[in-house]
Amino acid sequence: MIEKPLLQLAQGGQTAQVPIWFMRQAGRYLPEYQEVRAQHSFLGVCQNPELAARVSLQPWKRFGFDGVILFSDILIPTLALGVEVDFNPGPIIQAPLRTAQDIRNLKAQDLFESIPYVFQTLQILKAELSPSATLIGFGGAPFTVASYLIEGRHSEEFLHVKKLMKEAPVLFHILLDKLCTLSIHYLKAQVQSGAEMLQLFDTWASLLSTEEYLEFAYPYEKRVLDELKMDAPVILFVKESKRFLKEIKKMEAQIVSVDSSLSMREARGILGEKVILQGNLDPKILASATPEEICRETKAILEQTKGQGHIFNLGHGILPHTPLENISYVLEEVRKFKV
Ligand code: 1CP
Repeated sequence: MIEKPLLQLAQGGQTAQVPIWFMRQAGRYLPEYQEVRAQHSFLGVCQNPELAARVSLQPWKRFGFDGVILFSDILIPTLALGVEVDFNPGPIIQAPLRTAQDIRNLKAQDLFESIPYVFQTLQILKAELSPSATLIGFGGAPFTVASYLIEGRHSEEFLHVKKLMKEAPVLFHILLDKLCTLSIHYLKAQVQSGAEMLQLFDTWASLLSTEEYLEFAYPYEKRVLDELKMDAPVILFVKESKRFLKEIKKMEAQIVSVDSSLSMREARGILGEKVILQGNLDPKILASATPEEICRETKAILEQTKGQGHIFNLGHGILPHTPLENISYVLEEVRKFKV
C-alpha cells in the first residue's frame, strides 16, 4: 500500500516518517508564484481554478511536501455573504461592518453557486495529486474573519474590533454565530470537493485576553471542530496560543498547531500524549539563520517530539524573503529522521 503519511497520521495511524508541510507554502517567496502574480491579481488567481490549482501545486512540485494546501484566502467565503473584498496585499473590506444593520445585511448564499471556483480548484487538485500527498482545505475561525470584516483591513491594534466587543457584545456574537455557520458549511463543502483534512486559522485570537478568548473565540472554534469531527481531521491554529493552551486542551482538538512562542516539549506537557502536534520551526529562523542553525533547530524540534504524533511545520506562515535552499535543508533533516 502506498503511504499517505500526513493523512494516516492525522487519522491516528503510525507512519515511518514525520510528515511535513508549511503554512503559506504557496506564495511570494517562490519565483514561479511571482510569475503568475505578475500577470494576475491575487483575487484573479483565487477565482480561476486552473491558476489556483497551479499555484497550490508549486511548492509540492518543487519540494515534495506531504501536504498540498488549497490556494485561497480566509476572506473568500465572505464573498458568499455579499461582502466586497479586495487584496493589497492583505484583505481590504470595501464597507467594514460596524452597525447592527451592517450585520443584518449579510445574506448567506449557496456556496457552490457564489464561490464555485474554490470547489473546482479542489477537484482539479484531487485529480492531479499523487496518492502519497494529502489535500488540505482551510478556513478562518469566526473571530479572525470577524476581525477583518469589522476593522476593514490589517491593523496593529484592531481598535474597532475591541470597541464593538466592549460596547455591543451581543451584536458581536450575532456576527460570530453567522460566520460560524458559514465556516461549517464552507469546510464541509471543501471535504465534499476532495479536501482530506482541514486547518482552522484563528490568527487574531492573539489580540484577546484569556477571558475574552473564552467568550469570543473558544466556543466558535469548538463548534467548528465538533461539527467537522465526522468529516475530516481538523488542525487548530491559534497564534500565540501559549496563553490559551490549557483551555485548548479542554476542546479536545485532534491536532493542534503549535506556534514558536513555546517548545514542542512544553506543548506536549500541557496538551497530553493523545493529541497530534503540528509545528513549530520559527519562520524567522527559516528566513535568516545559517544552514547549520536551521538544521540544528529542526533536529532539536524532532528530538523533543521523538517524531511521535508530530506533523512538522512552521510556527506560523513562511516569510516572503525566505531563501529557497533553507526549505530544502529542513526537508532533508526531516526525511533523515526515523520515527
Ligand atoms: O500575492 C499576494 O500578494 C497575496 C498574499 C496572500 C497569499 C499568498 C494573501 C493575502 N493570502 C494568501 C494565501 C493564503 N492565505 C493561504 C493559502 C496559501 C498557503 O497557505 O500556502 C492561506 C491558508 C491564507 C490564510 C490567511 N489569510 C490567514 C490565516 C493564516 C495566517 O497566516 O495567520 C490570514 C490572517 C490571512 C489574511 C491575509 N491575506 C493575505 C495577507 C497578506 C493576509 C495577512 C494580512 C495581515 O497581516 O492581516
